[in-house]
Amino acid sequence: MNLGAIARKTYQNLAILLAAIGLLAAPQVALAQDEVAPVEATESLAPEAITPAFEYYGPDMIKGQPTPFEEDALASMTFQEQFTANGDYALWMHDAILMPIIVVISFFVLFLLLWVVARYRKKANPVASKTSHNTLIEVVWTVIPVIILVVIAVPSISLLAKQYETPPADAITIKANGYQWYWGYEYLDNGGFEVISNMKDESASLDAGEPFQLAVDNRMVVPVGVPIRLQTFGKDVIHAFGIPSLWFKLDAVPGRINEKMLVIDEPGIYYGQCMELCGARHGYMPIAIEARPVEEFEEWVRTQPGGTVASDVVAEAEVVEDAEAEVAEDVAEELVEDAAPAV
Ligand SMILES: [Cu+2]
Repeated sequence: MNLGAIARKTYQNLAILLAAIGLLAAPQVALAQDEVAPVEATESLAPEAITPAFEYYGPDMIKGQPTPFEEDALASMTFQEQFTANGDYALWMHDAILMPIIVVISFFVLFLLLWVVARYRKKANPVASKTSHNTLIEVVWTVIPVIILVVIAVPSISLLAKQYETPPADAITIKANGYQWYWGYEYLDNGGFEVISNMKDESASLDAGEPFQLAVDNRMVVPVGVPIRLQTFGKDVIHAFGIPSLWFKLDAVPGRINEKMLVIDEPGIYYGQCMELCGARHGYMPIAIEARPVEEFEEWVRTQPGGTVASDVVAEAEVVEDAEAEVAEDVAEELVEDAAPAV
């Protein structure tokens, strides 16, 4: 065997070895990508890394979250406590109108059935009645259901209208982007920065005193008591942005922006989840809203990279204007001085 042949053989063996390593490693690489999306790790900076000054709420401020069955069976099956005006109204409608009407109708129908079974059984009525009309009863069973439907329709349509109310022109615009499988919050009126929010793992959640599968690394910080123009958008597939305790649910659809007004009553932490089946990790993209008084919200915005507050921008513009005016005055003075000796 000459030298050339040996080199060729070695080269072939090397190529086979490399191909084998490649084949073995490929599934590992795919699995690794499945486990942790690399985007999440790089984009979601820990809050303390970028914002040493801002103190986030602790678990004592958690207000909107589901109740475990073991803790309170009834509360676990009904609505969460509400923290918006629409939520209060909707809950009132459910508790004061819908539930009583449903209960009364159900018991009334049950009573009628039992009464008919007992009173009109064959044994008690050997000769069947031939009654086919009763004008009074026919009017009654038409008019009463109409009245019931009207009683339900009035608050129902009013709630629908409240939910579609257009936000005022000065509302703060925040855009929730749904990604497979995490959320990004874009602060369009505050410099356009985006906060990437991923679910915390079990030990990190429990260490922080927060519920696992609801706790996130970076919360969506929003102002309290002022209208928010909350927009939703799907960056890949359809997601849905849902917070039960804020009576808010809106689809996040690729190619179109949905928009709804949100006004939160009090500061606190409110948990929600993606509410549209969006893929393998749909169940692992929770939402955590941290609602803060406006001044604290603005303070938080200033700690974000590229975060601006409208009032700061106005103040800065005034400073620049003043400075420009001064320069202009100086120039004018100089011109006058320059011109004076010539006269
Ligand atoms: Cu989703």
